Amino acid sequence: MKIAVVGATGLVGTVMLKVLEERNFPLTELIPVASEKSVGKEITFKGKKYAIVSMDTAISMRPDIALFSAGGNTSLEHAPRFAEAGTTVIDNSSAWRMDPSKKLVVPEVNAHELSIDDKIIANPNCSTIQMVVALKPLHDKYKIKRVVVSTYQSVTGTGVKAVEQMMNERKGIDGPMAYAYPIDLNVIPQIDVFVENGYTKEEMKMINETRKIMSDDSIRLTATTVRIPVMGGHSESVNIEFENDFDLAELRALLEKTEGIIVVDDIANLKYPMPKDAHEKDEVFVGRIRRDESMPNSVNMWIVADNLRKGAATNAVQIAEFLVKKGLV
Ligand code: 2RA
Repeated sequence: MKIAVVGATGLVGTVMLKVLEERNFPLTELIPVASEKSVGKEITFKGKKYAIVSMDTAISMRPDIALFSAGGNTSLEHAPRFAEAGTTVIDNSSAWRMDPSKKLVVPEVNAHELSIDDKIIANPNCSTIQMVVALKPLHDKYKIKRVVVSTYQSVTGTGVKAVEQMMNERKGIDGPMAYAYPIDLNVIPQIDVFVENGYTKEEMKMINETRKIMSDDSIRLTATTVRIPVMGGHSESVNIEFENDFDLAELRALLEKTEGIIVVDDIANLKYPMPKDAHEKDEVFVGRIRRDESMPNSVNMWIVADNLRKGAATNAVQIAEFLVKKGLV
């Protein structure tokens, strides 16, 4: 497999390379791609040096798969060019996610929808991915009526500039601002820009992408997305109301046996998921599982995952692994 990583020097691109290396992806040739100013620089992969190439060079090399994490505009412009050259693109931007002709995939939930004709595949938003991994088995068993989610999102979701802003503030140094306000020692109840209904784009992504991935527009969902001064992962407080009642132990057991989930839920020993423990892990961590005593058929839980891993790079690499395994590339 010839694999291109587009945006190889960015936060997510760097993690994509790490994940490909760690998971021993069956790769015969790596093509790192970045903006013109990085062309010619080198990256190291499995102890070997690779020169960064331009978009045009990468297309002419006809990779089997291109993992894209270079922003929506780059993706809109260049993903179709790769696809025309026969490359299957797995794109981490929001550019194609809600395009009805493109699949939006979380392998544990809907990889079975993929076919050899899918040449541009969208990787969902980080906060959506970790939530749907936990929602899917519960929806299959108890049928979800409504979800209320509040997020506590890591600054790494914004990018390098935000990490630098937080670190500068921590050291008392002035520097460029990624956010409208200080983030260290603060909480910002805004992720991405506001849209007409008073929600943010991040909140609308959680609503719309969840329904698309789960192939069920009847799921009602409302979200409040919040940035906190944390690295390592996104956390989510999730309240779920089902059509049908459940046995709490059975619900927990269902999550425990779901691929990609690790249940950390032992309050007697103060064990619950935290971003510092999810950091650099590929799984979704679920804990604080308890009945919502104010409402029939309802449960509360706390879901944490490394947003650069399962929320971005790992999910994209897992899609690539699925394509290879099923002979779809
Ligand atoms: C965030 N949704 O955390 C993002 C990144 N994809 O801002």
